Amino acid sequence: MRPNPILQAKTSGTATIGAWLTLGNTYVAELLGKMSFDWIVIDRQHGSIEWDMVGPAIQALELGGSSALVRVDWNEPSLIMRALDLGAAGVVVPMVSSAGEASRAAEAARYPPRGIRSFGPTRNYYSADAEQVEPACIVMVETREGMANIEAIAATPGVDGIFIGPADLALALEVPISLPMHSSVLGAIDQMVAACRNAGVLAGAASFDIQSAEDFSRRGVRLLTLGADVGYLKRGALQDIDFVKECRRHGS
Ligand code: 3PY
Ligand code: MG
Repeated sequence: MRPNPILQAKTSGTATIGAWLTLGNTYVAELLGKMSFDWIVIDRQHGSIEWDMVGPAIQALELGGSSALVRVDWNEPSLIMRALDLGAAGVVVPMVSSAGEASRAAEAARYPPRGIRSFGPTRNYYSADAEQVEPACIVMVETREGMANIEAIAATPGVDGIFIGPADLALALEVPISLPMHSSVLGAIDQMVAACRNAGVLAGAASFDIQSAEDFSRRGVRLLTLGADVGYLKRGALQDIDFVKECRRHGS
């Protein structure tokens, strides 16, 4: 069985950093896959990737040298199973607010007797090296109810890690989505890190820039996402636009 970078990190305790793929284009996926992030998350909850692009995006990320996770649309077993059948190394499941919901996600990611995953010999099964990757199940906590149940969610069998969505959590806590992040969001991250430590699972969170990633890392977050393809595209274009504006000002 091919090692899974997420599950390896769970065992070793080393931090891993990923990025988001939100554009349904295999060239973008291949390019991002080549950038030496530890893994890439294909975003089906947000972004603009349709399901018929998820398989090709996983292939392109792997061609680029990266493992792929899929953030599924919602905590829906059929979507979790589909992502894993297509060869994802794991799933990120949004808006998980109780141990029962966490268990629903984890069971969808495991074959019996550990779960209810149906056998779907799609790409994962027939891939060239015929190896199966043990999938990772990461659940997102981003509601008040999820924070109230954080210990129970972390201790749910089959959950490999918790991933805080700071933006949705800020909305739920009725504080601004801001950088630096609001103290209530940072407090929730500390609480999540402690719960994950107790349960022996990965503590994760989406950072929105290098500074928040450094801050999260200092707080003990070990599974981090940094930027997204669209953000990198925008940042690169803006750099050149500064030059274009400068040229316009000088009439050359
Ligand atoms: C959030 O911040 O709510 C997220 O889901 C990050 O992707
Ligand atoms: Mg969110």
